[in-house]
Amino acid sequence: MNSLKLLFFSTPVGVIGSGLGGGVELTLRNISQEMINRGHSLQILAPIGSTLNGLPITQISGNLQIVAQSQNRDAPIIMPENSVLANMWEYAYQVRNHYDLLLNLAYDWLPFYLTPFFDRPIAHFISMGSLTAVMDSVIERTLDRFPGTIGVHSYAQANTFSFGDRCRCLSNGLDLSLYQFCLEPQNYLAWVGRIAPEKGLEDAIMATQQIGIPLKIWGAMPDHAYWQTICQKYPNAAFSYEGFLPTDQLQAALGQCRGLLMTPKWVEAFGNVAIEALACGVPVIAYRRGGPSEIIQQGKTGWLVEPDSIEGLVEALDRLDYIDRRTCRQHAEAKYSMQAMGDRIEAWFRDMLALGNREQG
Ligand code: HBI
Repeated sequence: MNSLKLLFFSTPVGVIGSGLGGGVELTLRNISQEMINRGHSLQILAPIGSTLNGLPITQISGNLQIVAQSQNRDAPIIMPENSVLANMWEYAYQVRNHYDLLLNLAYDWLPFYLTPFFDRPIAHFISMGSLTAVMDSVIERTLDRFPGTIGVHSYAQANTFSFGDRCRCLSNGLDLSLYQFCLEPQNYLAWVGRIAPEKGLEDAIMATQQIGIPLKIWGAMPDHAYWQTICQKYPNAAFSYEGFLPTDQLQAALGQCRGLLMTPKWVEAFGNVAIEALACGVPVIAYRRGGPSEIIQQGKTGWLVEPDSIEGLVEALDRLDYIDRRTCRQHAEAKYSMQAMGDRIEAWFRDMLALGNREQG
């Protein structure tokens, strides 16, 4: 594929490196690095203060967007004064002729609304399922006019939208060289994620308490009061908070675990943690809900369990040792490497450019 000049837009909810951007930071870093590895040239627009492993960032000033998942379904669009998102797109309009294709990673209204006004192909990689009516309609409007330009991480995520069948499923990818395979684990289990109600940590605590294996917990703790209620609710359970670690430390600790529990209460768009665990050889036990249910191969790389069933988690934990940890690593290498993800992204861009990606019909 001849080399492309690419302009990527980061999420406007946080400085890259703060963790506020959640999975988008990982996705942005991995896609950007892989496109550069393949000889394309790239610029990333991100809020001032963003850093990303030395990748080329143009820092844009302005005020952050509020997070979409805090909105209810009929919430109107909110734009702060001096919006960093608006500033990103004003800058992009000035430089658009230097680029062959633009990739938006923000889950916000403005990028979709502006797409018809740009005489440049714009790809949108959305990071969550359906959250608000106004976002659903602006995404659908974009799809109607520019078919093939909406990417998602999983079919489960796509199916939260009425137009899900018209989205392009790209899954995700990791730099697997950052993850060490561990064959002989210690006798404890892992739970990794933002410690918040929609992530279902309590189910994991109840299940591991029943089976008598200690649970180690890693992730951001945005709400200490919520953590306190959990500690008070399960005074006799063996669990410990191990902090919010950078990838190299997290993977070293995660690899030591017999298994990872994923107990989401919402439709997780993908579940990067699942492929991080597989990369370390760690089997995953997950509710059959959202992205993880498309990652785990039943009985080969982990177990999928009836959503919200503690008993189901306990039964799966009993069968954890049937899983060959080498199969977990092999599966990560086959489907979730930078190479595999890069192939999917390049094919998407190629198809968009072949379509000329202008007004259809
Ligand atoms: N909210 N408004 C808004 N915009 C985003 O780009 C955004 C968000 N909430 C969460 C988020 N991005 C990402 O952290 C997750 O999709 C991973």
